Amino acid sequence: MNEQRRVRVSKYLSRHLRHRPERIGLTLDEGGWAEIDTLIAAAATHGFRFTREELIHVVDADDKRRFAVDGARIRASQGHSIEVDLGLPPATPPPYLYHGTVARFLGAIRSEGLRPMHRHDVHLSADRETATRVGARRGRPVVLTVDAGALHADGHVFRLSANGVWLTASVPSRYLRFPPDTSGTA
Ligand code: HQG
Repeated sequence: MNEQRRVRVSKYLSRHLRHRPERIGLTLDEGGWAEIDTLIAAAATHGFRFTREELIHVVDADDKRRFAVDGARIRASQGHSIEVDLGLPPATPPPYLYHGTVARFLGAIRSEGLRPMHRHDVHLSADRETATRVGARRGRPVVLTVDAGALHADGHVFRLSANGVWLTASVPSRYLRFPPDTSGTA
């Protein structure tokens, strides 16, 4: 399986396991799981064919471990826009977490804090390197430091996804530290 094909199948899985299962007539259970056979059949019916072996390769080769396979089922480990209950227990975050974004969002983030936008939760990274990569998807990355310890102590719930992404509903601006060179931005 070449890289282009792997990315194509991976994006297809993300789209239908996180955002639009109904587009191919797929129903996820409340935990976000789909039967692998049903998913493959639904995709084929809608013009996109891949084998079970290809799917397993995509899951295993994924750099961010985006998908989890459990027996005959698969789900996305995080990143959903549709309503799912991942069943993740509340967890205590490390004192600081990081969020990668870009300069054009900083004005809004300064005034309203981090919001989940079209996903369920705000996504936070345990290290700056990962946050830098997340921000770089949109342009020159800006990494914000989140005072996660204080936010947690003040009653905000954090959960840790199966692939190491920290999830929380929102981050008010006062828990954010902006890099010094961005104070004049927007
Ligand atoms: C920004 C990818 C304006 C936020 C990544 C971000 C991650 C605001 C964008 C995962 C805002 C939302 C999630 C506010 C936040 N006003 N903009 N108040 N609050 N934003 O894609 O964190 O490849 O939903 O900074 O690697 O970028 O899909 O979130 O730029 O793990 O597996 O609004 O998605 O993983 O964008 O990325 P997203 P994200 P996958």
